[in-house]
Amino acid sequence: MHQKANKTKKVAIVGTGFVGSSYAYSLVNQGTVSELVLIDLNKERAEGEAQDLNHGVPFGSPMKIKAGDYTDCHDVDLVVITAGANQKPGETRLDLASKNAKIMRGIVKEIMASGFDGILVIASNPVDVMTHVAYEASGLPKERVIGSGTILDTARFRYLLSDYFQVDSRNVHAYIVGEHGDSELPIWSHVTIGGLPLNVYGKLNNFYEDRDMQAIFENVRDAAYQIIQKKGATYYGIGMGLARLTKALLYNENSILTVSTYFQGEYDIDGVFMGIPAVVNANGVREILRLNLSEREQQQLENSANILKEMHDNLT
Ligand code: 6V0
Repeated sequence: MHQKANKTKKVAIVGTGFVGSSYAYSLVNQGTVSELVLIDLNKERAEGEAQDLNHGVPFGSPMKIKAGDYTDCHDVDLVVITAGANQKPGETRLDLASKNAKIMRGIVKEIMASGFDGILVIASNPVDVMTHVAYEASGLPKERVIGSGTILDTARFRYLLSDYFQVDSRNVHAYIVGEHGDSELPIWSHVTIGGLPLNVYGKLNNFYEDRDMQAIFENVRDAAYQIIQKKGATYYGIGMGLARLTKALLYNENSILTVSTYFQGEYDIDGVFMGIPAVVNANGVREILRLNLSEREQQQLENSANILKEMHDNLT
């Protein structure tokens, strides 16, 4: 019997450098999409990546990969922007802001001119401010402009906690929220391991030290600096994080991920994009999760919001 093929799942990636190509590689490996379009200022780079990735398809599942241009965005479900200048050793994410904002506005203008009407995902740094810029430049509803936010930081946090307690990271629930950057914060009050609050699990197992927890968070916060110092850039973790987000969006998973989304009064914060656990599905961000934060966490979140607002307001 003839069966109707499933709706195609089409993604375009703008920027096929380290992050864009690692993300593409994750998508190809996981068989998440049926069509992938690679766009880069450096066309040869995009063409080379498409060729190389196509040669992996026989080892994965059938899909089409091609180097394209912005007109290809008109019917894609998702455009993921990973273009931009990279963080240099010693450079903060804040230094990158104005440089990448100009690039972002230009890219978004081209995407929207194609007639694109899907979901826009931003990974370029500083990601919260770049997502805000993309939101303003696109005119899309806030639900459909999503930053990778603190998904990578949250993964780093879960990994380090899982390594410390020797428990599968999938059973460690923990969030890093706020700016993807120096002012981010861990939500210690809601860390659970197999459903047990952190202090309960830690005490039961007799090897939990407050100072170790602080060191874990510092390692999360400084991970990008450490990796950049050692190998020049970070890309595998974020590549897989973007693939995870893509799956949640395209397959309508209603997953809770710490994406960068627009605050409109949630946590008494207004008019800023930053990382917070949110339910994401085929329509984009469905809702921001309302956690009962401790007083200190609330203050730190507000501080992060203020830093991001100031950065956004000072863009040139
Ligand atoms: P890269 O390897 O230099 O790649 C950037 C790519 O963007 C290059 O191929 C450029 O040719 C291309 N590009 C530049 N300008 C344009 C333009 N106007 N139009 C189209 N393409 C363009 O950098 P890398 O891939 O390492 O990093 C890309 C961005 O991701 C940077 O802003 C990083 O800081 C950011 N990251 C974000 C992370 C996150 O958690 N959100 C994590 C790691 C890096």
